[in-house]
Amino acid sequence: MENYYFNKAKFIKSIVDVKEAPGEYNSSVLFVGKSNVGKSSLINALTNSKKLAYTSSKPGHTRVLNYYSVEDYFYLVDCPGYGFSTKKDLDYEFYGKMIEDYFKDNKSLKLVVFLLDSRHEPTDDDLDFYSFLLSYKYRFVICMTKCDKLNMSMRSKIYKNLKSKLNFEPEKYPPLLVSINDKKSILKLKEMIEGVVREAN
Ligand SMILES: Nc1nc2c(ncn2[C@@H]2O[C@H](COP(=O)(O)OP(=O)(O)OP(=O)(O)O)[C@@H](O)[C@H]2O)c(=O)[nH]1
Ligand SMILES: [Mg+2]
Repeated sequence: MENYYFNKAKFIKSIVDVKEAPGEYNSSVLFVGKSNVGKSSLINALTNSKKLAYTSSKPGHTRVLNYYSVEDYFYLVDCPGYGFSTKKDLDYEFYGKMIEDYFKDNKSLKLVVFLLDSRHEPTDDDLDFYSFLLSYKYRFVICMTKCDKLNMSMRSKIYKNLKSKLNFEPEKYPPLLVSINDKKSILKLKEMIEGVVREAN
């Protein structure tokens, strides 16, 4: 099963306007979350590649929407991170409008993978994005990233933080705890994405 699905992945294009989105396949899965949370790394882990999506230890690296095709079947979309610029209006100019347009009546968008750093309480920016996400009806899954860096006490706070900061119900909708170094967790996310995409097609 491992290495079976998601192997044939390639970069298609970068866009800033959703009107330029490729339309060959009718399903897209969007990766979104604050800057440096691990979106591009997760796309690489899912597709078993080291450098399909460009990653960086410096936040604010991805500035456009990058489309990758998987198995000639659907798209993974890497999104710029929010919360990097200290000037909110600059942030909005760069990404806010682009993301809002992307979410408006997007027929291709089948799943939003919402990434949160497992080591920290969700930030105000995470909360803003979560409220924005809830105002739409897209299916989404919360992925807690960098779980290899957790100790027991941090791990035990994940659900509590999701409840207190986002008012999210983790018992009802269990988040995925992922690490790019933990193949099992990557496989779980693959299976989830695969299920949603198959259902949609
Ligand atoms: N330990 C650990 N580090 C990770 C993991 N995922 C990502 N990282 C590291 O986190 C940093 C940021 O990763 P990116 O994938 O570039 O983050 P991003 O969300 O795409 O960032 P932007 O493009 O700036 O929004 C890199 O140094 C990665 O190596 C993980 O599961 N575990
Ligand atoms: Mg990135």
